Amino acid sequence: MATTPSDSSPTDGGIAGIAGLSETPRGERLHIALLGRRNAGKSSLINALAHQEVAITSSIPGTTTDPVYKAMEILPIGPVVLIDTAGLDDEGILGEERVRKSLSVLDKTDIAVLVVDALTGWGTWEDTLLVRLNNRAIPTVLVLNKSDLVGEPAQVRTATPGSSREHPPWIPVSAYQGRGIDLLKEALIQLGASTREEPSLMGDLVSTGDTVVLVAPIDRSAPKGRLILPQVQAIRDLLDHRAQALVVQETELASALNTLQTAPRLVVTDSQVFKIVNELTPPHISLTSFSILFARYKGNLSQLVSGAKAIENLKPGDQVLIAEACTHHRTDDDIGTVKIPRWLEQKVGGPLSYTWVSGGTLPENLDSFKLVIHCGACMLNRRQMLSRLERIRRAGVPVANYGVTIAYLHGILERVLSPFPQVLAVLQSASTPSGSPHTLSGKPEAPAQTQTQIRT
Ligand SMILES: Nc1nc2c(ncn2[C@@H]2O[C@H](COP(=O)(O)OP(=O)(O)OP(=O)(O)O)[C@@H](O)[C@H]2O)c(=O)[nH]1
Ligand code: SF4
Ligand SMILES: [Mg+2]
Repeated sequence: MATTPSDSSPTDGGIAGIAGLSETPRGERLHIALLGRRNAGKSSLINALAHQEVAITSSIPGTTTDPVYKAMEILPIGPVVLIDTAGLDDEGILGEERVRKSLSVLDKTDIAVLVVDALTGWGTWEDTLLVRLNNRAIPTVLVLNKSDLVGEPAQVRTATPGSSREHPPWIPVSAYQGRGIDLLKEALIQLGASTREEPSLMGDLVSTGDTVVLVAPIDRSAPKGRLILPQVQAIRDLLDHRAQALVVQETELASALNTLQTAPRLVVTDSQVFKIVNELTPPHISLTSFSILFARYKGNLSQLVSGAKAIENLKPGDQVLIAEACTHHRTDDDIGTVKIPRWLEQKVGGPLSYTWVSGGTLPENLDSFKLVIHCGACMLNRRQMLSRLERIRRAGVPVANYGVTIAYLHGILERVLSPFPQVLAVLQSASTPSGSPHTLSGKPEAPAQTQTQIRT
């Protein structure tokens, strides 16, 4: 088969090297959404948390119409994305559309701040929203805003007529006076720490003192003067776990392996040079790729591997959805529209019918596809990718991602899964299920763009 793919282009294996390396990538930031009724003070609270006028506020209900994303550093929480939303009690055709957009934010929300207006109190809106958040296992902080307008928070109506129960404990704040904001931050820090207990890139694969060899080819596609994001993240992850990172080009791999007195715990390579790295790495040393590490980190690797196996059942004419999570510049040899379709059709032996979507939403008719191939989701946080995978699983459709699909189509999946025996077993099992359920642990969004085409 043709050359093996690279981990270094934005969509190939889906781990972009495009973000400024001095900034925490969006997908790594804690996503905090402020939700509540119109005029509750959500935008004012964002400004109070940020100590800046980042959101427009006004006494006119419905000021915020679309979700607004603001990446910032909130000390001591760290890098976050604050998401301002439209009021969930909005009405009319436009209002319903705004509510729908606000609720779609839940797919990527790590922590929710449910903002209650002290003047209106706790009601059925809040009841319904809290149940929704609980059902999605989204840790939630309840905030009673405008507490400067009521004497004692305890005097606030705890249940408006029709509300089913008392409200849970809330934090009284005044965005207006800046009161209670530190308490709110403390609650966010605590919840942030617990939601961050998600898999690290290699934390479970290495022990203190282990050496991991990272193979990073420096070819014409490598950006000048710097490493790409996945390489930087891998080095940082190893340092976090007190392991040693030995970074080499493929041309230096053999001498690096010879120099080491004990075998490295793992070799991680860019898929582009997999063939040569596979030959140079003795079978007793575990070998994987950056794409696979990130597929595991962002999603449910077993589900994705199971989805890749479903390629075996594809027949010419079958419908395949290629889902990219953001719009990006396409090159002539684009991975999602050119390379993967070409490799798939070589494998299947005829043309397939493709639908491409890009942006924040997946199409409604997921069950009409034989296979979904998702991008590497570098711009998504883990929660958002898992939400998307879960939707596809519920539709009963197999799903793979770029990295896993490419590895499968190039015959390297088995070796790159060697560090993950349980996932390898999925690949080696006879059946091709559409994936197992999983637990959710964890710039303005472009609207979905859909394009269907039968390749001839
Ligand atoms: N007294 C007082 N007024 C507040 C406080 N927080 C917000 N307000 C006022 O409440 C009104 C609504 O505030 P916003 O922050 O725009 O509320 P919102 O929830 O973003 O409103 P929508 O975008 O319309 O859903 C504005 O007039 C604010 O000045 C507060 O803590 N105390
Ligand atoms: S989110 Fe997906 S489409 Fe966007 S750059 Fe990353 S891998 Fe490519
Ligand atoms: Mg607002």
